Amino acid sequence: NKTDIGLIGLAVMGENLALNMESKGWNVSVYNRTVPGVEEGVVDRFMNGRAKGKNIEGFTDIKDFVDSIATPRKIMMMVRAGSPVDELMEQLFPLLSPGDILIDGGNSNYEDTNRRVKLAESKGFLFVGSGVSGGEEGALNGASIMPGGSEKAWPEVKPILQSIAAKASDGTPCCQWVGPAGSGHFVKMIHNGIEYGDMQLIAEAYWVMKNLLDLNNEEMADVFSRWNEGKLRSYLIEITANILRHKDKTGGYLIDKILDAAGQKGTGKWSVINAMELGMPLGLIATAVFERSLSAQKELRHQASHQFPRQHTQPIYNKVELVKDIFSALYASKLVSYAQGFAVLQRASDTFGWQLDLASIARMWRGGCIIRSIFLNDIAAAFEATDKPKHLLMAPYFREEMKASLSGWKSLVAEAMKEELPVPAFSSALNYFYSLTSADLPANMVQAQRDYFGAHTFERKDELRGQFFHENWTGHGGDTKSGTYNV
Ligand code: NBP
Repeated sequence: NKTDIGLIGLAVMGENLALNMESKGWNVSVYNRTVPGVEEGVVDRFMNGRAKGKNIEGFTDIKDFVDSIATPRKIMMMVRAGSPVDELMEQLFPLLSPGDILIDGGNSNYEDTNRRVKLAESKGFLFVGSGVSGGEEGALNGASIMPGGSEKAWPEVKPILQSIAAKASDGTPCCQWVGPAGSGHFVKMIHNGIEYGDMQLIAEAYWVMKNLLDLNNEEMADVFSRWNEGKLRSYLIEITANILRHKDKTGGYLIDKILDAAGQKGTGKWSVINAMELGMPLGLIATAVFERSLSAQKELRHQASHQFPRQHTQPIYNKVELVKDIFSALYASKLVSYAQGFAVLQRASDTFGWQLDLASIARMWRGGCIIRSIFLNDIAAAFEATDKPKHLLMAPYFREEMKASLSGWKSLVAEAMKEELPVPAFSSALNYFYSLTSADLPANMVQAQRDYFGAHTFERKDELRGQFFHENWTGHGGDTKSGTYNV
């Protein structure tokens, strides 16, 4: 009897996904390379441990593993992103039959997935590059799964992937076909970028409450718990309240003992690099990435803080009013972040011909993943409207939300700036909002400067768009234009 699916890579994600699949009634073959020097192999440990008595077959020989799976085979790889995926594919190709399906569930770079889809298809196989979000818990109990690549594979893998996906509150699985090539991994990358943004925004809200209002951890936890009952209801707000209340073995609040030097694994950075490549603003996520980098320079900040002591005026705030303003700043900045992220997805879709369905993506993120929130329902609704908004912030619902938030948001940013308290993501979002909603910007000066020193040409307000002019600014510059290159 052949199994329904094979899974390669028994680290934290692979083990839990295999158990999740088995619990939904699928028979699963698992394989992990054997690492020399490890007494009990990874496969044996899993088979004798968490997989004991389950409909899971373990293999240490990759050919036996492949042979054990029913055709067309579905083989999911949950290994470290990068060269391990390529190495595995090379090992698998000679063992597969035409029409077999490889699924890469790791955090691969979408350009690698573009390449791998082509490579696999050129050999008669199908390839699915799928983002999987939700960490260990999601892998076991329901993740948000974002598959893209060879579309012919979708009907084959859909029942299995949807069965192990989280279900949104309306019961729909958080797993839908995203689009061709590396689109699934691109969408997962932007998901992770948005996650960076959300975390930075929550951290700033915490910091303002702590520093301007002097709230203690329990009081802040109460505020976050209250927010979790309303429009900001989300996994990250929920865990923030839990974190603030958490005490370690000594009885002290753990949050106060954690070093303020943030790590990062690269998906936030990738989001920003790719947004830049596409010529799209993604300032909020960029700010979140840069703030992690600056936080990691702890020693430098420590020294600088002595050279530039803070000038606090210690104003007395109305606590209720300031907490409302922090809410407005957090909510509006979050809207900006999602608007920027979805605009990047739309641009990628147009550029690469992916035909992404933004409403479907918003719905897929409602459950299982780290950024899950009720507010994604509103985003899906905005993109589903027959009169599609040109920009998320211009959708009627969000337009009103922004208008209602602006007063509290700007007064909070102004207050924090006066008190020399950093709120880089709140203010980045506010500046983006002001620029976005300005019919005129000072880019005429930038264009004039570019043309002055480099003959880069400019368009004129009094001429049709698309005509480029060069001015001989100094009288001795000549009329030769620079070759046009626009990013
Ligand atoms: P890791 O990212 O730590 O990968 C470890 C697995 O890769 C092990 O099974 C390891 O085998 C295998 N592997 C390596 Br390393 N090189 C290999 C090679 N050349 N050939 C075959 N197998 C190889 O595990 P993870 O944290 O479970 O993540 C798996 C994937 O899922 C990654 O792409 C990750 O980015 C992504 N992801 C992780 C999370 C999370 O919360 N951890 C969430 C979402 C997505 P070995 O046992 O022999 O070393």
